Amino acid sequence: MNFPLHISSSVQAALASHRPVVALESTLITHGLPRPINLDVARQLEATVTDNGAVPATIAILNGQLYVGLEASELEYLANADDVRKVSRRDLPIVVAQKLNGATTVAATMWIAAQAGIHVFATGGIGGVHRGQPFDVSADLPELAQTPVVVVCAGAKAILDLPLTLEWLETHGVPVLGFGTDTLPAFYSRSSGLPIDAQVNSAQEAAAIIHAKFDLGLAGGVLIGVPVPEEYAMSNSEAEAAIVQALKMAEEVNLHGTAMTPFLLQHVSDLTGGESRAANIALLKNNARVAAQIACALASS
Ligand code: PSU
Ligand code: MN
Repeated sequence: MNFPLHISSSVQAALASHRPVVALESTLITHGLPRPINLDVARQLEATVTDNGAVPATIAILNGQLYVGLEASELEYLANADDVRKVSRRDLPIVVAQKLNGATTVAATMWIAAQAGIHVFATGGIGGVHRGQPFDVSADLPELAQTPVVVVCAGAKAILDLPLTLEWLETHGVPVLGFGTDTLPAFYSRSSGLPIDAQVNSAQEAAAIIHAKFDLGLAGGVLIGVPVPEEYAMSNSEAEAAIVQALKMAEEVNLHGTAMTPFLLQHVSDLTGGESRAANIALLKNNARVAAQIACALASS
């Protein structure tokens, strides 16, 4: 890459001494959660990574500059700014050239993380194949197929077509691991019932597979699904009822493209009285914890 990265001093120091670093994305801050809890959650995710022995690197674009690790004031600015574009891979040259503010999706976060030499990343749920719109495939999936970053998540968001999402990942050679589970977690609920490729029961077991993948020279990343903590989990039927309703609302206003995921997350939350949002926040923190443990295991093996 022939473009400067703006790497925070704490992330720079960690990378220079090969200490564990965990990338965090910014779309969930600007488009996935409402103010003011978005800033609160963003800070909690960074604290969780720190508490578990790794250095957090929140990734975003400010004034066309690629940031890896935000200072507290930068994070606060991002969470409250009104002009932040949702940036996936295809948007990167546009926000850079036009010096815009951008919140990075899983795809764009993975790409920037890899440029910085960061290989572990925690998020909520990845994008995938949309239900009833199998041509709407999130750019998160092809990124997983080509960029060497481990994505720790609670599965793909349940608003998606999970079987088709898994098929896509299989076709493109992305290993899907379950952390303490043998099925793909379904974001708001602990299991989709869909089998994954291997269960791992510790960060060390995950690290062994990640090392093997990179040693083999296989391109792309690894997806690690961590079920939402038991006490915040919703039942599949409860989540499903709200998702079906929100999908109907999206259809009524003829919604498509990048606005779809934020719209569905917001309406599912409204329809469940905030229960789905509490689950979303709990799983985000849990994923940050597991990602930090995996980053530590990778750094020491
Ligand atoms: N996880 C969350 N909330 C979110 C997202 C993930 O808990 O808002 C974001 C991620 O940035 C992901 C994006 O990349 O949703 C997927 O959007 P799309 O389906 O338009 O690709
Ligand atoms: Mn999409």
